[in-house]
Amino acid sequence: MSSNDPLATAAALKATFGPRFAWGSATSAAQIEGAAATDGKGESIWDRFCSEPGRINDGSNISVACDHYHRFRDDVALMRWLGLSAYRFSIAWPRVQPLGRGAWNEAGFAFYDQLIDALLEAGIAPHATLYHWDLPQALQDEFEGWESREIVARFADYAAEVARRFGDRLGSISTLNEPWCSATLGYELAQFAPGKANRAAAMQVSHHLLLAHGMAIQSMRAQGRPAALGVVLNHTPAFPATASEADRRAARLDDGLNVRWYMDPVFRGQYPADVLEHLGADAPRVEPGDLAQIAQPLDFLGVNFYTRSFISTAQPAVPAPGKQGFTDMGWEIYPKALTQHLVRITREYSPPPIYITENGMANVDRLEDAGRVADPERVAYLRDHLTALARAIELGVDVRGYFYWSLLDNFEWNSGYTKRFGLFRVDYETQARTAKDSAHWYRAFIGAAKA
Ligand code: IFM
Repeated sequence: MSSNDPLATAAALKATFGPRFAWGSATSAAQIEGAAATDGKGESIWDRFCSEPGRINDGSNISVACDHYHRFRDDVALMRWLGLSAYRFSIAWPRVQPLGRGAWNEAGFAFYDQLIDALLEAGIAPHATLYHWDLPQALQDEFEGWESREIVARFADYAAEVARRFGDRLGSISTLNEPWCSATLGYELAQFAPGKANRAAAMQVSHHLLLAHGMAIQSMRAQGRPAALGVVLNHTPAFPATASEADRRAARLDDGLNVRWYMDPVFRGQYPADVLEHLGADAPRVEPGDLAQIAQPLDFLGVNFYTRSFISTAQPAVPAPGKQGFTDMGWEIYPKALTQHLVRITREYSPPPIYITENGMANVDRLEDAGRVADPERVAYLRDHLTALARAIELGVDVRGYFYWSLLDNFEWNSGYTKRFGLFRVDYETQARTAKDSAHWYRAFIGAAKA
């Protein structure tokens, strides 16, 4: 598919996606809401992390971000203009329970209540994520956060309360967003909050996250609400750079740590043996019965796909070919991996229906003149990934929806505001939103795909 015409792309793919396919976009609370201490919100580990010198590349913080907390109605109007049928957002745990246990913050719940109503009024199905990385700082102070098993019960309580209050109006509730990032980037590589560098701690954290997921699915299911329940995993399929034994083994291990470490316990009730062997003394402590708690039946699997890993053991490493280019994050653009990976996980795990809960690119967009933002690279990325997704469906993968990351330019974690993923450009001085060319493209595509 090479035409840049959204109508031609939609005409070619429409029958594959079908009339009930969910066309969406995604955001997360810490990245867009701002209002960091408004209406009783508690401090999160990302509020704290931003205040520590040297953590965020541009020295910025999330106290205002996109000011979505005050502008959510305008942002819902942008979604309506796009023609979205679904929107994925996250609930900030410290906004609704400032200390991560004990009292609920009614003003915090009121915000999400109004957001959900505004979405429903606009004909957009709301899809919530419970944990997109903004742990209440109080739980970090009290228990070392996810390092402690204590947190599992706290999370299950929080999940049950959200399901009880909102589970009749939400299309879905995801427990975790990308637990690999929380564990590895937060506790092993010190790039994300809370900024630790200890592999054994990171692996213990990954186990507690998975256990919290399983317990939360059970506590939410007990509320008997109709929202579909699932989890969102980030998958970066690993490709060996050459056919050498060393590259193939390294790629298999990379896949083990990123994909199988999370898929195997969730869908098979076990950790992968080769990864356990590789971890040795850094493997997590797992109590009897934990894996059965983790492997709960799910209504859907969320897959976040951006790129592939190109694994080379040579010195210097063989670079990724990048025939279709690299994004502003330095991530290789390789849509074919989306098709291959979805086919593979379907074959190996027989998962429940899949949603692509994130896919998108950071780009250096060009502000041409007032009202126009040229981002042909993003248009091509979107077109090529939708084409790759359609191919996976044709090959038998059950995919029910696609959420572009992200609706708005926003706070890109330790990159601060330097990376722009949005369909809408955000001027952080004025908070003005401008539809990029990609937003116009997606709007026309959705319109034609839904017609
Ligand atoms: O911005 C993040 C998001 O919070 C989680 N998935 C990847 C995105 C881009 O890095």
